[in-house]
Amino acid sequence: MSADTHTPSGHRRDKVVLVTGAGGEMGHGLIDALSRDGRQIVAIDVRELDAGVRSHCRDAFVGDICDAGLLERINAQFEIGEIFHLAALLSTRGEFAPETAHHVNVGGTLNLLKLAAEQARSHGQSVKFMFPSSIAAYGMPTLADKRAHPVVNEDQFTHAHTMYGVNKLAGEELGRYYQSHYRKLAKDRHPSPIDFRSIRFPGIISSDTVPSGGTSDYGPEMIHVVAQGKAYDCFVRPDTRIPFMTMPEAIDALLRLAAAPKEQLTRTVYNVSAFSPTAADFERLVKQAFPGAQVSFQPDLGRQAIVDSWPEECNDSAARSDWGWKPTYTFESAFEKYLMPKIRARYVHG
Ligand code: AKB
Repeated sequence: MSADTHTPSGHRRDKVVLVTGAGGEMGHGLIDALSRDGRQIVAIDVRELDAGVRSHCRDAFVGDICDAGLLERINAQFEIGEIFHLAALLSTRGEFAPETAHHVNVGGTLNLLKLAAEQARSHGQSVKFMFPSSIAAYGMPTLADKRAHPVVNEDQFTHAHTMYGVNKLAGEELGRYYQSHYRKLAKDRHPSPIDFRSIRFPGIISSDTVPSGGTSDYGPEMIHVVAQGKAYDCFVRPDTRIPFMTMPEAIDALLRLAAAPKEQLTRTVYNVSAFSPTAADFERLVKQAFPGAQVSFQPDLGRQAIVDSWPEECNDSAARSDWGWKPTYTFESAFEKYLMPKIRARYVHG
């Protein structure tokens, strides 16, 4: 019996996928997709999972990714082949508590990378580590620069203006380090304990959940608030433009990148792109879908500055050619085919 694949009490450890931030917006859809694929899921979230998500998980832990004791228990109990590390404090919330954001976003990521490296050492195979990064990793110096460079590549303008963006860049670099250089001088080092893969996501719009704590929230908020028959005060200018995609597209991207053969990957961090509407475009489609909707624009200067530091569009040609990324929707078809049917069913009909 190899002690490495067994718990301290001698039982064989169960092979699982670990999902952090499982109760968040992306966790909902991802866990659903992973469970449909027959995967054994172990979830971590700071709050109790709702019953629907919980029912798809083999085990769920209420706790913090900064809690080393919790991660040690999970390490002892399971054989982890893959980690989807979704837990994070987003860009708006992070600016109110930057040190806490750093603690959770970087400290927590480091704890999970260490857990992955320990798992790789114990079961002898590298652990796939999926890390959703963000367009917040970019920092366009001024609005004029943003307009002059409407499409950015992964290696341009990576001087983030928010703690969250700085933390995402740190996570990307830590992943690269653990993948290629971890414990460089150790005699017994594993050559590649982690197979690190990351996507810089745009703002994400879900028909099922309303985001909170982010700065791209104005798009999805406008849709969900107006659908409930309420007026919406948009916190950015009408001409504000950043990239967005729907939640099913984001989950599809994560799963496609996770499934891609390693030898096809030319980068550790990829842009993905779908559509880049202005806030006025959101207003236009929302008013088309809900005639009489009341939307006003009352820019919050701080949050506006954050969104102005994010690019209008990201060049995703590497994702397209390396692992076959392609978006499902245009902005219009996302409204018509994905958002409106579900949102109407949820708020208007019942
Ligand atoms: C945020 O607004 O902080 C996030 C993001 C763009 O990563 N939605």
